[in-house]
Amino acid sequence: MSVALQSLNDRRPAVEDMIADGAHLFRDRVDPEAASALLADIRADRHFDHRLFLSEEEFDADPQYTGVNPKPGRNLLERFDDRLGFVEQAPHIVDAVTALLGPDYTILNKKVVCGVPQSSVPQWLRKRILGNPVNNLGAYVRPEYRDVTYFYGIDFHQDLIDYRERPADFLTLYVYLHPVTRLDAPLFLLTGTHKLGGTLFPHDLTRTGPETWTYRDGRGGEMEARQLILTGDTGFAGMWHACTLHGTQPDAADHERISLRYLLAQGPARAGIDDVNATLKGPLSLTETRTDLAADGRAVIKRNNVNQV
Ligand SMILES: O=C(O)CCC(=O)C(=O)O
Ligand SMILES: [Fe+2]
Repeated sequence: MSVALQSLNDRRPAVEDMIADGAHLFRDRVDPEAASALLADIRADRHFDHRLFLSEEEFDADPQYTGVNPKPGRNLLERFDDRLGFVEQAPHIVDAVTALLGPDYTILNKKVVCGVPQSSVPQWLRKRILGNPVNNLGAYVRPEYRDVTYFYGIDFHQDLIDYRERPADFLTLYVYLHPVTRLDAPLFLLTGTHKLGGTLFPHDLTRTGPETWTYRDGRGGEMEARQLILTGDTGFAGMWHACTLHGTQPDAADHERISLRYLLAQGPARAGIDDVNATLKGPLSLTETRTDLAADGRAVIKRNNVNQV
């Protein structure tokens, strides 16, 4: 384990971690048996391979780039809602989230995220998406399978990207349902990058070493950021601030990576997140979050930082 991961994994309270690093990684996992049982049922539901995808002809007949993510009424996790207590009621998770977001925090969003391995992405599609910063494959997935989000890597971004005009009053909680090695599209986190507040995607990042980046906010501010790769075992859980940069490379293993992704939002009461946000040097919300898409949602910027590593 790297020194960085160790320091994030100690018993430092979640609020202090969030102020210092923009992330809090749980030392204790959530119940691995419950995670494995859920994973088995998710895997049994469909073939996570080329059969997920439309053919090139089907896609080109009517390209749909938006509305292709899980939504109420089309979300695989809805079917397993009574099985999620191992995450949502785990005392150490509830305690840390309560410290940050207050006792009346809400679940803004929850879904299954799948990192699709190269061998499962049809050749025609791989050619089209090469170099895109955000490879959310929802547009190319058969409509009945759009109850899960499928990624073939996503460049460094803030989860604020999906929430124009909303303050960073929410956190992302990620849970691995099986061991995630360097080859299984682990999350790459740039620690401390929340400190510059909300910034426009694609982000201004220059790699300065094997694990370091210079990050500029486009307003004259800059910082050095340490990169942390979140490999972890079944039940590994981590949280990050809505302004913390993170991303994934395409899954390099021969099987998919399946995780749970929660967005958790602050309740009405003052909470630890207010103390975190008081330390930020940049805006807490953005009127525009990204410049990489055309009006119809098609990618028009083709470059990528995280894949340089
Ligand atoms: O799981 C991934 O590959 C990326 C997930 C991510 O950053 C997100 O869903 O916001
Ligand atoms: Fe994200």
